[in-house]
Amino acid sequence: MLDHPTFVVGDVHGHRDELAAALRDADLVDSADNWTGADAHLWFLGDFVDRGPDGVGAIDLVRELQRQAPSVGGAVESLLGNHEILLLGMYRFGDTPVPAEAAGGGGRSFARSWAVNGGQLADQDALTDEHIEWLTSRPVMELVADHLLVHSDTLEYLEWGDTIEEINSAVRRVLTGDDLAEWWDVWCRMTARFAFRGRRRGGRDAVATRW
Ligand SMILES: [Mn+2]
Repeated sequence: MLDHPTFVVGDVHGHRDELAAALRDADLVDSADNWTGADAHLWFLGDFVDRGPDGVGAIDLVRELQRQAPSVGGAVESLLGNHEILLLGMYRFGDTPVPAEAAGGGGRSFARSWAVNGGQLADQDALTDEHIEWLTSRPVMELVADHLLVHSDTLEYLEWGDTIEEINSAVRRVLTGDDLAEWWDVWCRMTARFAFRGRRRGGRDAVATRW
């Protein structure tokens, strides 16, 4: 049994104000968006950005709550989603072509994938070194109260290691480096999905997509 309530929030995708409203409904923040969750633990599964208008605003809200919560025994933590890889990859590499061998063909770039997956120029403009440092030090997987938290329903995480610690440090190593092919591989692996969906009638039971 947990001795504190745990909340887990998925893909916010730029909807900063809707996130704040949902946290208010759960009594985790007040009308000024300050932490009122006492000793609750609040986890995010990544994908703060893209599609909606204010992804970096959502990140700023989460970082502020992360700063406030520990003083009353609470905690706010986050995983990385595939759209954070896209945000950072676009920022770092722009339209630099991904080596054809790594991309499974020519014509791929973070700029192109970012654009077709709802990338927002306002988020690129708002991104600071502090955001980049915070994002690149987030894990991609954590065990919380016997639940394995991941962003993507894929087994591709296992390509990075056999333990949560190995997997997180392998991804962090890539994200603190400048190897475009390795970055592209992180984006592809985290964009694979449906590994846990189960077999649908007439469907495939797992899909790994190269973007
Ligand atoms: Mn996602």
